Amino acid sequence: MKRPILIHPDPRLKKVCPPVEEITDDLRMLADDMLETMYDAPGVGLAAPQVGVLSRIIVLDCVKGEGETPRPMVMINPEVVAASEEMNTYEEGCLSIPDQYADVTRPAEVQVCWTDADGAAHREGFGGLWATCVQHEIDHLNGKLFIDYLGAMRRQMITRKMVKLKREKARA
Ligand code: K1U
Ligand code: ZN
Repeated sequence: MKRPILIHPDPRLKKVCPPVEEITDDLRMLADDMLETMYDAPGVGLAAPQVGVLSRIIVLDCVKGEGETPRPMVMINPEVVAASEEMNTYEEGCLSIPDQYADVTRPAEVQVCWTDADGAAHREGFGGLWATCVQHEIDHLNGKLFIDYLGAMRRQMITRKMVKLKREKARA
């Protein structure tokens, strides 16, 4: 089932989410819903607080090429355990901040530990868009948005646009 995506500003997008203590059928259903919501948007990632659930769960699939095999990933309690000194700048977007894009600089490669929906532990290295996306999604779990990397003026301008968009959507 597709779930509505919260639009910034929303206090739920600013919260630090607590870790998942137990993997239940409800949590697996949430992960399936998040993947469906992400593919429908369309996006390459989604974090649970973006659908109003304050729990440390993210989904991602950065396989973008036509005809390439999709790689839907569910990460529970994901953690960056190592990051490269080399940095990479990517023009990021966010499904909670529609139609706004800005350059964000982050480590080019990261090692991430997480638990999957079957309770198995994983550690894997990511580069390219995968590295950018997994860091963007983990930021969501810590109440941080990509606009928090920008200067105050640019951040305020984008926030004002989002307030206007939400007002217009509420009227429609
Ligand atoms: O967390 C989110 O809001 C999802 C976001 C993830 C992300 C994108 C780009 C850089 C870092 C993180 C998105 O998916 S925005 C949409 C998007 O970038 C996209 C959509 C369709 C195809 C390819 C990219
Ligand atoms: Zn986002």
